Amino acid sequence: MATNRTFTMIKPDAVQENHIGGILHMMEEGGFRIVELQKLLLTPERAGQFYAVHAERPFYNDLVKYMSSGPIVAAVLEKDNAVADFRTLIGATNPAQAAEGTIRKKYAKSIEANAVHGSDSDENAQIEADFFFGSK
Ligand code: RTP
Ligand code: MG
Repeated sequence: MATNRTFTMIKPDAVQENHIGGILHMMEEGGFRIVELQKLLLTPERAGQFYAVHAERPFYNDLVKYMSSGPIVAAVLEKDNAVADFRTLIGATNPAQAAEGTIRKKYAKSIEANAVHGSDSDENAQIEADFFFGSK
């Protein structure tokens, strides 16, 4: 996977509330091309593996429970400067601090149920894309 890609998930709250289309639209309008896309349900075990980096954080158990509480949409997105530009498009983790025009400002409900995930580095984008879609 080239470094002009990032990985995203539309989280269970946003899927449950029928925001898949609205969120994918904001991604495409933001200049991102969808190169992989899958709706699926994470088991608690798989969610725990995905967020293993946060295993020591106080919110880890709640996060694993939340991310396996309903279907998600996993996607790989392509754009120049994808990782940084996508973090800008989704906005701050806590929607109370998310900028106007961001996906989390529009769709996130709380610091946990914050509508979308975005990779935080090129290295993690590759690892996370491989976790769902295998090596490309
Ligand atoms: P993400 O990985 O989902 O793109 O979010 P992020 O980088 O902005 O935030 P991160 O620190 O990586 O946290 C991962 C996810 O854990 C949940 N969280 N809950 N209750 C809390 O204080 C808390 N803090 C974080 C959120 O779902 C966050 O996106
Ligand atoms: Mg993160």
